Amino acid sequence: MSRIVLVSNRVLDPKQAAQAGGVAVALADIVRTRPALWFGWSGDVRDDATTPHIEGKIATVALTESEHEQYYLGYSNSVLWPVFHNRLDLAEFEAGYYEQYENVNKRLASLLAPMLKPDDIIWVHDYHLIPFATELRKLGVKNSVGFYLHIPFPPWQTFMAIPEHEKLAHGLAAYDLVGLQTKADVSNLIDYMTNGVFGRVVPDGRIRLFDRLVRVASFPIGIDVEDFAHAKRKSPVVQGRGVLRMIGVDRLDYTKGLPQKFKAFGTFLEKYPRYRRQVVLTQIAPPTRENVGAYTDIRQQLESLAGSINGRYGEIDWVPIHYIHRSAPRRRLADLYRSSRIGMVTPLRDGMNLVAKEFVAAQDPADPGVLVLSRFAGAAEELEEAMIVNPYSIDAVADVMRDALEMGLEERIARHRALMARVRRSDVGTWCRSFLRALEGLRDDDDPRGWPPSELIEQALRKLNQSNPQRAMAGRGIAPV
Ligand code: ADQ
Repeated sequence: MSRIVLVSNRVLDPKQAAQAGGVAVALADIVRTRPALWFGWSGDVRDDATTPHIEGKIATVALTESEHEQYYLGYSNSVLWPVFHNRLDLAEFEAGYYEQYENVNKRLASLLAPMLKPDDIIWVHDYHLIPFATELRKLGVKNSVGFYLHIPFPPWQTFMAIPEHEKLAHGLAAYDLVGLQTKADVSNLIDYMTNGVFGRVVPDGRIRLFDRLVRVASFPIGIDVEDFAHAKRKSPVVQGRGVLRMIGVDRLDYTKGLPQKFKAFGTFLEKYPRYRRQVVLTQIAPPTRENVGAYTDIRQQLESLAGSINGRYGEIDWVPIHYIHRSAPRRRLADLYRSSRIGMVTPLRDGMNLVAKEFVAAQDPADPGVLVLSRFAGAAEELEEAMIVNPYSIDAVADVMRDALEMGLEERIARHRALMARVRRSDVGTWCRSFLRALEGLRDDDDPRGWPPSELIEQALRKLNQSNPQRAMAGRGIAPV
């Protein structure tokens, strides 16, 4: 069995990873169960540590002050994160962060390269590391290298607003496989590759870009269902007297639609006064990236919204919004999900959103809560039986809150059963296995390392497209793996 080399921006101690949840659990699981190496940033920022610290299957590196500032807070989180989430207005293009972004990728690649064995499979994670494969290739690494993007890929014209978009495209082309969360992301990336940088789809579904061949496909991420399916049995009634809970669990990020959610709850209380004293909204929102400029306002904005809604509608014995600005242990999260009647997952844009899946998995199948889900979360592509909303439409979300509260037991059970089947079908194990199988498969099927532009394929494609122009378009739907 080949060794899997995982590369991600943050590497966590496997015990911490179990607590952090989400992707960290999945990666820690690969490390535990397979021959593996997990390589990346330790989370430390100091100028004296330039060599990797290796402990068993974990190899970590510290970042220097300026790397942290420009590569992590700067290019990754003040340029790529906002653009990929359709927030061009928040992107700091002029700050000159790109050089350091490339330098860190180069430095990390040069530290990893000597640790690699010829048959290692390399799996790189997320937007911090787009140029990583290019840097490995420059050092002569010929292994299969796959990339998985956890956040959405934006519409192609939006991506082209990044001054360095072509360099990023070169970075993506250096991978053998690029995995995305949803079919919509695949379509955006293929649109960009073909319209923005003149890539061509070849008959086997791969894209020929800058004389390399890259496969692009969707691998929707999932959760460890068993982690949540055994939440303590609890009634969805809180605070005695039949008060029902709506629950929100999101990092305090401008992409998560938190002010809109609070406003919708205020509108709901205004429009449907009979629900006052009957419902609370519990929002858990731990701080995140507090040193990035775009994040400074949101905390204040939320505190003031919660304060004004609580001031306006609250009573001595009923506080409408419980806003908790810190992290909760995972066990506690599962219990909270289960004791809530509504899961409010309403990001303005999200790669997948694991909270939506965790909420479904934690429900009591005999008396399940209702998932309200933004159409702009990747999860909406799969979780069709949720109540799908437009988070920008405050009025519509307020109405859906009422509909969800009024939904009868039979409908709640039917929707939950269908959702649970979907959450189980594409759990975190399936995600991992299907990505790795696709990446490993590439090594058996063909030799992706030489990447000669094949005249034969080109000719065949030209003929095919001349005889049937529709096919040229159809080919772009491509690449289910
Ligand atoms: P995130 O933006 O962090 O992830 P999400 O998918 O919801 O968003 O994952 C967050 C994880 O952290 C969940 O497992 C959740 O339980 C946990 N979490 C959130 N708030 C918490 C709290 N207060 N206390 C404890 N735990 C909390 C990025 C992308 C997503 C994509 C994931 C995985 O932005 O779109 O789904 O990666 O690919």
